[in-house]
This record gives sequence, C-alpha cells and structure tokens, in this order.
Amino acid sequence: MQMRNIVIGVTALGMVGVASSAFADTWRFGLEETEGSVQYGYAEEFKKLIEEKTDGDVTVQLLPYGSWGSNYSALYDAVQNGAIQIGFGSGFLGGTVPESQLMSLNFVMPNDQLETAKILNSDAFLKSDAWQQSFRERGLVPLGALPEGYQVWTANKEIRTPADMQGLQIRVMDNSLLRKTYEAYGASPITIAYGELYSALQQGQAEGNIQPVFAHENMGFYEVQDYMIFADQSQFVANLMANEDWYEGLSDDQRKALDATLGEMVQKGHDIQTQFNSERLDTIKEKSDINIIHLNDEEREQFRELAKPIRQVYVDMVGERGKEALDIVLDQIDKAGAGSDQGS
Ligand code: 6CS
Repeated sequence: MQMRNIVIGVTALGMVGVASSAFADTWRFGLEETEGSVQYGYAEEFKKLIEEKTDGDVTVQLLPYGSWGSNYSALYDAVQNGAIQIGFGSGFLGGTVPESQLMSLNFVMPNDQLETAKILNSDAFLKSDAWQQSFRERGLVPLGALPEGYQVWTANKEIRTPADMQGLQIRVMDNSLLRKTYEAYGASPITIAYGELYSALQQGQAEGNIQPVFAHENMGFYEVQDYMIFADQSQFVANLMANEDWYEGLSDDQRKALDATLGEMVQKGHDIQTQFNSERLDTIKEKSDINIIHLNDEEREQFRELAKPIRQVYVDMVGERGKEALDIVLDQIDKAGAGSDQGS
C-alpha cells in the first residue's frame, strides 16, 4: 500500500548517520520523494553511473523522503551544512533559494519536455552568474534540473475555467509565487506537507491538489479525488544541488565522473519521467473511475492570461538576479525555436 501519512515513523535526520565527514567517499543523496518516484528512479540511475565511473571509489547512498525527516527545510539545511552532499529541491526550496521559484512560473517553459530539460541543464542557464550565485550565496551549487512531468490538477469537481476554481482550497507547495499564481486563478491556495496531503484530501481539509501524474499515483492521492485536470500550465521541475564546500573539494576524477553523469542524466531523466508518468496514468485509469479532463485551447487561454502578470511578481519578489535568470531561460527558448507554453 502507498504511504498514507508518511510523517508517522520517519527517522530524525541524525539517524541517517549524518555525522561523518562532508568529504567522505560516500555521497549522500537526499530525495524529496519516496521509492517509486521520478526522483528515486533518477537517483538509482545516477548512483549506477557514478559508481561505475569511479570504479568503486565512490558509493552513492539514496535517502528518500522520510529517511532524513519530513520537513523539506531539514533536507535543504542538511545539504547547506554538508551533512547530506547532494539533494533535490523543488517548490519548497523558495524559502532557501528564492530565485528557484523561477521553476514554478506557469506558461513559461517549452511545451517540449525534453527541450525544457536541455535548456535548464544548458551551460548558458546553469552556469550563468545569476543562477550560480543564487545558490552559492546560500552555500549550495546548482548541478542540474529535472523536469518530472506536467503538473496536473485534481479536485472533487470539474474545473475548466478560472470561474470553476473560485475559492477552491487547492494545496500548493510552500512557495509565495505559487500562492500568487493560484490566487490569480481565483483559488484560495493552502500549504500542507507532502506526507500529510493524503489525509488532508481525504478529510476535505484540502479540496484540490497539483502533482505530476506519477505522484498522484505513487502517493495514492487519486484515490481521494474525483477529477484529474490536464491544463498543461507548468511542468514540475526539481533542482539538483550540492553542498558548495563538498563540491569544491571533489578530486579531478570525481568531478569528471560527476560532470559526465549529469550530462547523461538529462536524456535519462527525461526517459524516466516519461515512462513513469505514462505507466502511472494507466494504473490510475485501471484502478479508479476518476474523470479525466483535458482543457481545450480556449479554456487554457483564460488561465494563461491570468498567469501573465506573475512574471513581474517573480521579478519584484526576487530582484534583478531572478530577472536575469528568467531572461536567460526565455532567450534560450527563443534560440531553440521551441514551441512554448507561453503562447503568443
Ligand atoms: O507536492 C509536493 O510537496 C512534492 N511533490 C512532488 C512530486 N515532489 C516533491 C514535492 O515537494
């Protein structure tokens, strides 16, 4: 059975053996998600590649959601202080790296998901001063980005237009930009921890949810929701990041293995998320009678219009460096000639 209330039985951060040296040849990799998730699938492949390329010099230890605690700031703090060397940070990371909320903007990324992965992992973006400094100023280094699939809404009512979303207590990750976005759509967003979300949905404390398909299945959320709504408004993107001192202390061989692995993982990460999201949608359809809705262009356009001012909200919230990062992404989308969710 899925994890229903994952907060129960989690171990404290100290129990994963975080006391050892930040420069040990065991690389601890903290995940925001459980086994069976896209982050876990990515991490398994990452581990295989690193261990092969370093000929046993390095062992990668995977720490899924729950093994390091359940409050995401504990994971981000552990990467910042070197107790965990590598970790994922997505929607909740906005409190630690405000600029990272760029990944939460709606109607910005290319609608080709592989193209999104390539742009967010390009040197032009990833190695830019704007993105590097956003993380380095907080003792972190951005290593890459993992798009995990489109964010899909669920609710117990049909949602086709912003009018249908009025006052809906939809659960968003703890991120000011997401709250502003869903307020602009007319909803009344609320924040609930990932591990408590199933029971919150079951008890009606939250009336709607936003996740990639695999997560609706992996965490069982679809069991307690009646409608699944595909609006293609944004992809879920997790940042892969490392402790800065640890990263700077890697040997040449380790750095080479890491760089090569990260390069290979762009395509592999895309393949993993595509496969997981497609298979899990089949599972949801088999196991439930959830109603599936795909917004048409006219319906989607109404959300796109409401999302437009949120880019400026992002810039006002995070400042000039955030604007630079956003401009680089927009420029890369333009250069790639990729069809974009931005529309005309
Ligand atoms: O919604 C959340 O809180 C979590 N969802 C996913 C798919 N990954 C991590 C994230 O924090």
